[in-house]
This record gives sequence, structure tokens and C-alpha cells, in this order.
Amino acid sequence: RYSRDELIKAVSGQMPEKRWKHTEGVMKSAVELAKRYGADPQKADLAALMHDVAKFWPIDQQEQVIRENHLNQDLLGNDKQLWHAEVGAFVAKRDYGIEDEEILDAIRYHTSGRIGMTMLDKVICLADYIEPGRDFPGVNNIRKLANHSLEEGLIAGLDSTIHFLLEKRKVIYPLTVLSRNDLIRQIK
Ligand code: DGI
Ligand code: FE
Ligand code: FE
Ligand code: FE
Repeated sequence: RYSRDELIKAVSGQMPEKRWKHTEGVMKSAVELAKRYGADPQKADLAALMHDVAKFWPIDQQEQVIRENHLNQDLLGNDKQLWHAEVGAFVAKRDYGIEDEEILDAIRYHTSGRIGMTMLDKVICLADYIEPGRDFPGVNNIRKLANHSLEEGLIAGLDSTIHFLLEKRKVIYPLTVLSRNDLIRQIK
């Protein structure tokens, strides 16, 4: 069993300083959002701490984890940037003993979202966009929306991702679009 301090040590040691600063920012923002919107702040803190654990793993190691453990094979035909979320959830359980499926799902879906996102999924995905260290066009608008609606903030976040992917002529992972559409339906 890892204590929170031991997890911090283990996770921060697997990434460059800058990415660890990002993770600390996501922890702070996730706890704030959880308190504001009635998710469990302790779960938000732990999911945020772990969310990018696999981000700096060598890409062939990420691929191997997905193949050998029969994780979502669809990801292998999509952008490698998506892999660390699925791999992160797997290693959070296997290597760090995190058993709570709500936390594992929040890690697993933090990049794409999913249809029927839980409150915790939304909190982590949105915190990842608005943490204090983030700086991309439109981030302040997302921060503003996040103050009054989890869904509005998240839609703006996913829209900015989709917009970025279109501009770069990247393949869009269908679940990213499905998540965005599902959130639109939720607020109608
Ligand atoms: O890990 P982070 O940088 O904190 O953020 P993230 O996990 O939300 O996103 C990682 C990257 O994944 C980001 O640069 C955008 C990219 N991404 C997100 N959704 C999609 C995507 N890339 C493709 N090709 N398709 C997607 O649907
Ligand atoms: Fe990530
Ligand atoms: Fe994200
Ligand atoms: Fe992140």
C-alpha cells in the first residue's frame, strides 16, 4: 500500500520537473472543482496525482502494455498521445494498488472523455485544461466557464482540442467527438 507521499515521490520521479508542476496544478484545480461541484475531493486529488503517470514512458513500452494486457486496441490505430491515459489507469492499478474503479476511469478517460462521463471524469478532464500552468489560446475563457458549469467548461475544452486537431490536420479519435456531443446533449 502506497501512502499519498509515496505516490507523489514515485510519480514525480517518472516525469520531467515541468510535467510534475502540471500534475500539481491539476491536483489543485481538481480539488477545487470537486468541492465546487460536489465530487469527492480526495478521489479528485488521487486521480489528478496519477493522471499523467505514463505520459513519459517510452512509447514502445506504452504500446506493449496495451497489447499484452488486452487494453483498448482501438487506441493503437489512433494518435500515440492518447495512449498514456489508458496505460496510466492500468499501471495505477497494477503498480500502485489503486483499486477504485471511479478513479481508474477518470484516469483512463482524461484525454478523450467518454459518453456518460461521471462527475469525477469531468472534474479531472476539465482540471487538466485549466490548471494554473496551462497557457493556450482560449484557456481563460474555459477557466471562466468552469466557474459556473462543469459541462460548459468541458465542452469549451474539448472544442479547443478538436479545433487544434483540425488545424494540425491530425486524426481525431472518435470518442473525443462523441464525448463532446454527449455533453452538449446533457445541457440541452
Ligand atoms: O497529457 P496532457 O498533455 O496533460 O493532456 P491530455 O492527456 O488531455 O492530451 C494529450 C494530447 O492528446 C494533447 O496534445 C492533444 C491530444 N489529443 C487529445 N484528443 C485527441 C488528441 N489527439 C488526437 N490525435 N486525437 C484526439 O482525439
Ligand atoms: Fe494526459
Ligand atoms: Fe485533457
Ligand atoms: Fe495532464
